Amino acid sequence: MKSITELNEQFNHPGISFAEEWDGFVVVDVVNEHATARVALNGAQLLSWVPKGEQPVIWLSEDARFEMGKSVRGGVPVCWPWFGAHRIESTFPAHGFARTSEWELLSVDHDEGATALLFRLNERREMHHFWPHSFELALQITIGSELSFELKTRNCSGEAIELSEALHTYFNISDVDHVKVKGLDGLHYLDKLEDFQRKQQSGPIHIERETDRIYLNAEADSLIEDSGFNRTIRITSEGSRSTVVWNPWQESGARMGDLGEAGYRSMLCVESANAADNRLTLAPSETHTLRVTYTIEPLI
Ligand code: TA6
Repeated sequence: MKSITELNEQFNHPGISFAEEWDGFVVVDVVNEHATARVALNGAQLLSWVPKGEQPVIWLSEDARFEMGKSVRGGVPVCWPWFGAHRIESTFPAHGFARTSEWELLSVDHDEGATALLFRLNERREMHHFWPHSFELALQITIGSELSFELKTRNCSGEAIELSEALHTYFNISDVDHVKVKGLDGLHYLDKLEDFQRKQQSGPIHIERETDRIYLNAEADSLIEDSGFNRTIRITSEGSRSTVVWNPWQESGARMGDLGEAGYRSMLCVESANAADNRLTLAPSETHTLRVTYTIEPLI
């Protein structure tokens, strides 16, 4: 990994600075006219996004641990090339290896007051133990009054590859009692807490207990309505067929050890994904891009 000095020299721009926050854990801090943000090179994981005049939109656990090679509790972990437990090998890491690998920052661009960071996950031999395919993986994060992600996979192997993925976004909410999620009404979902039983959503989602659901064929916008922060977070995706809604609630949250005693009350994951029935198959040389944009709107 390049040193902080080398990185600051390479990406010499007033709104960009690199720091080593915790023992070798390098972050890039972004400041522009619309927002501030922080992204770790570990996992290309966005850790915070604060639009001007807004409460933080992305949640980060007060008990988060920052170690290279481990995913941080909160932010936007990149789940790739599989979502959840590996379908065959139970010893393989949950949510794949992209979120715990070091990514390379390729470029920084500024356009209309927003800052675009382009990261690449360089293929390494040890990855083939988990996934014996040649690939290209890039993530562009665009930070401004909105926040957007483009996760692009190219199959560089000679065979078709199966892929599941998610941008596992932890949203900062005023309190779990004050939010509801709209836009998933009528969709079928797999309930992970009841052996992935297939169910159907009726009306908005209120979080009143541990919730862990994969909504299938979810292509319309999702909305997190938060009466405590008096705002709506609109989630607009493209190339994402699944939406995962997760809150561990108190007991499972406390068992995680890095979510904080009451962390479950101030976070809610609504993840843009391609998972379960919606996993992808990429032909040789085929590319696929998962896009998502988060927009802050007043609560109507
Ligand atoms: O996206 C929901 C989920 O799959 C839950 O089942 C829970 O495992 C969560 O992800 C967090 O996973 P992690 O490996 O980050 O602890």
